Amino acid sequence: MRVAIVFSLLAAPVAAQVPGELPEPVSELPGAGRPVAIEAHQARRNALLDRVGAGVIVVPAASQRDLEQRVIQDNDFRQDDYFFYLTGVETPDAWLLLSLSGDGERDVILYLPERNPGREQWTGRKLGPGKDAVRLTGIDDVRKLDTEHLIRDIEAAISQTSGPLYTTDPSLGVTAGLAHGSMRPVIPVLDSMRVVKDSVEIAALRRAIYVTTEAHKAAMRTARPGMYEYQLEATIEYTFRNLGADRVGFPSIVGSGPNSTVLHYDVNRRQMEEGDLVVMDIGAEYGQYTADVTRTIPVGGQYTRRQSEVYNLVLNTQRAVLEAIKPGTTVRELNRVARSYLAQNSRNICGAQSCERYFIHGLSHWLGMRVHDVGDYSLPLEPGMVLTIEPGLYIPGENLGVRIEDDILVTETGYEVLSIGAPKTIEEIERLMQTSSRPKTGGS
Ligand SMILES: [Mn+2]
Repeated sequence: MRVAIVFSLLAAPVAAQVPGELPEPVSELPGAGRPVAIEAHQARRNALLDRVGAGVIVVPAASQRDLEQRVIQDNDFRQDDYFFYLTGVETPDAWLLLSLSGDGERDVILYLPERNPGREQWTGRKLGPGKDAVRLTGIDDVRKLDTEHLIRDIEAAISQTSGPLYTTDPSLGVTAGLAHGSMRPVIPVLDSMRVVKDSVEIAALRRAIYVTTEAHKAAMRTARPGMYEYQLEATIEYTFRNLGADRVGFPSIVGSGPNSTVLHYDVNRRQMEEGDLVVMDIGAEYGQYTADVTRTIPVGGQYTRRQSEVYNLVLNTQRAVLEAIKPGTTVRELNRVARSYLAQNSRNICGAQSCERYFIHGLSHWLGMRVHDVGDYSLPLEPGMVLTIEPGLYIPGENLGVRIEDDILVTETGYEVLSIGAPKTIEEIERLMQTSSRPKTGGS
């Protein structure tokens, strides 16, 4: 049972290609998670204050959930994304108070619940108020959480800055007993910041994506007719945890044969047969950031002619879209490129009409702390944005679904495919599947 995730992020940004060995950044605090990237979080807090101007911002952490009563099959504490974005701290039930006065004075206060040794015997060591917390979070003012004091501090900050009260928690008034008329949402501002990733976020994404591409390779080496989808899922999620991922970013989709045409199939119970394609849409989460990478492989190790022609049409559609990625373009424009490519290049693959009618979902979404990350889709692309590019064709009458999804970082000059490590062409996938130690197809 995993209960004591206290506090995290990664240390130094990792290199462009993460090596096969992924040592955990070491935290000085026993029982704690990963060290906080102090400067990056300071920069985010300052940028947020710059954006909203004079006023007070209050951001609560997530609460420990009641495992016995409510979420008995899911024991994982996961920090609130906004709180984590601004602090890197994984402590439950903490609060962050930021304020900026008219004369430019900034205050940052972190409230942490006092440690409770009796409880820690059950749920592990937590980061409590004190000198360690100051040093490890880079926040000079760390106070013991006490609801009355917190409310008093918020009221004092409001009168000091004479600015509005911004919060990520619409129920703050009720939670904290605040009688403040001018509460304003700060989530739209935070979302517009989160859509452009800084170097620490990109490092976390690279690591999550690296682990995910390794899981795809492991699945390609293992897949064979007779296996159940859940066994492939097990190989994938074993690889996630074995390489240090915290959890899945979303339920793993392993859909074979008829299930390959079901977009969010995650039951994963079917026995796979020779001749099936299997769509694997998976993402490891690391340091609160998730990958989202899809590959579609032939269970028996070789695509049929028919599967190959559909597969290559999807692959070439993705290539056409990638070529169009550069700062200034939009997701809407990329969708147009995908659809017009399909309209012009389907030949007779889908009969008299174009294959475009089998492309039944959007091409792209932002990627970050959420698999479908926050952010406005009308924004022009700029360096630091991370998005998926995932064309797919689903032909239920033939039990034939193909989706190819990569995670893309927008750069100054164009783009970088962060998920380059997962084999993608028919040749690459068949080579890996056929040279691996998997038993011969049809033998089981
Ligand atoms: Mn996706």
